[in-house]
Amino acid sequence: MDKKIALAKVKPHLTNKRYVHTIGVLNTAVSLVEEKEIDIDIEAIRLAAIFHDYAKYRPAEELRNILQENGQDQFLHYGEEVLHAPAGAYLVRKELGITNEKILSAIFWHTTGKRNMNMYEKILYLSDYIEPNRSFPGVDEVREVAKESIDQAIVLALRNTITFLVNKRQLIFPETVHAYNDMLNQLK
Ligand code: DGI
Ligand code: FE
Ligand code: FE
Ligand code: FE
Repeated sequence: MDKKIALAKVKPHLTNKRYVHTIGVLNTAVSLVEEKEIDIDIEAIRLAAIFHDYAKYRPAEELRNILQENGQDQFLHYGEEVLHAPAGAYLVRKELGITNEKILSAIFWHTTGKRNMNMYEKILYLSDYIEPNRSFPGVDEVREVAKESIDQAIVLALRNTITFLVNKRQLIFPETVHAYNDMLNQLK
């Protein structure tokens, strides 16, 4: 699917601010791939970035039903924020006909991360975190580290996210902790 067509397809599903964020993720993902000369299907990364927040504004009830019907109950008890990623992967397949598993799994895991992330999952996870419109505490440090190492930057993003959730007394999706441990072990 052409980039222009993809952007036109996603736009009606997003707020203006979320559309601007999506363009930021797209540009960041492409820059990371180009600057680091990563051998990857750039078309797949583009589409993953463009559609990653496709389900962000669906009612939580709809997202929960989708996950339940697809045997993804493990996402149901960690707050509403984590639902749009796995349910989004389902919806872009069903409603937009995207079947490339690299695209779908990058979307599926973009909020929580996972163990053993492939390069598509890593690039989308990190780009979503550091794109220029983000202003979380600590994001500048993650941007700096990303210039040197994608893996080190992801560790930092996961650490910030876990710390943020702990401080807000929110539940932590277990796979987020597994992602953190796994990345740390691999960097040893
Ligand atoms: O959709 P975006 O805002 O672009 O970004 P995202 O999909 O990374 O979602 C970020 C939100 O998800 C943020 O509020 C923190 C939350 N989140 C990430 N990991 C977890 C989580 N929330 C819970 N409860 N548990 C997690 O493990
Ligand atoms: Fe998201
Ligand atoms: Fe994220
Ligand atoms: Fe996002």
